[in-house]
Amino acid sequence: MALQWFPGHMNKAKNQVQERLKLVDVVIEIVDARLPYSSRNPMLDSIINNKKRVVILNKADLADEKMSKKWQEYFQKQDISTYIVDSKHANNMNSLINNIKKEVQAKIDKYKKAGVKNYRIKAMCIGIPNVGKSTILNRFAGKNIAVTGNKPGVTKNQNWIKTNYDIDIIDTPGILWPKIDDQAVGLKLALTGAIKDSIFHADDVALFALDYFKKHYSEKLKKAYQVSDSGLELDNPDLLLFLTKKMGFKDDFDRMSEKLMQDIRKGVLGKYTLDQIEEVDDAVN
Ligand SMILES: Nc1nc2c(ncn2[C@@H]2O[C@H](COP(=O)(O)OP(=O)(O)OP(=O)(O)O)[C@@H](O)[C@H]2O)c(=O)[nH]1
Ligand SMILES: [Mg+2]
Repeated sequence: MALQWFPGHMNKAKNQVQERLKLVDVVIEIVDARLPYSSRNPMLDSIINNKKRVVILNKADLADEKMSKKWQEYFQKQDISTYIVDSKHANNMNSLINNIKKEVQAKIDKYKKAGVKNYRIKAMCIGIPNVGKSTILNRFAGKNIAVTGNKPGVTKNQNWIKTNYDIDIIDTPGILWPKIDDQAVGLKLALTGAIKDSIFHADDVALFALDYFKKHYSEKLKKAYQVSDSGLELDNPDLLLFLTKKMGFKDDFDRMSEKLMQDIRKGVLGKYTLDQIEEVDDAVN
């Protein structure tokens, strides 16, 4: 299964990214705010070396606000400038783009001193599929140049996007990196729509989601489907069957699994974050 998540065209995209990276001044790493760890590319550090980098926790409107702040602090402690962004609803990205420009100020100053006028910064937007790279770039450009869509794999090629801020940014196809031998990471990516629905079973994702929400967001689960405290004590497969019946889907737990997944993606259960800092620290230690 892990291999299916890193198909040939992704390998090609990765090589293209590596090649193009040489040309850029700063990397804008877009991460899903609901998955600040699992949607990051573990290979990026070695690929970008000392290149300047900022992290954007995008889709902040869907994520648990307290958790987004905690994750922001976590990255800032590692000296990575990190911004919490809702690019779907934001209408002004001026301060964000000015902050990104500040990352390369020293370089611009150097060019100015050397007599280069109007140096245009070159940046690259990078991240796994469906995290909102193209949406952010359209915001930066002030118009819809890049194609966006609510499914992974919308952007197929690298495209330069010009902005009105002396900065040009490459949009790249989403790339999944082969760290997904961790089953939980795969399920989280599936739940947020970063990997194609055709390569996993909805019931696996639903059981994972029930488990996670029971542990971390039990009130949201109870409220969304009117589940009582005793209902929450059912084990995960029984709870899934209970919800299936409750929704009038008879024994069709696949249908309930699909509904649960879509509801969670749309935010019907409310805001949530699927990565806990403690888990990551445990994994590192
Ligand atoms: N709720 C919410 N949705 C967002 C946000 N940013 C982007 N989206 C939505 O997420 C979906 C994916 O956005 P894209 O910009 O196409 O994502 P991408 O990273 O370019 O995806 P690929 O090109 O497939 O790698 C679209 O339906 C966007 O409307 C956000 O901040 N909040
Ligand atoms: Mg795109």
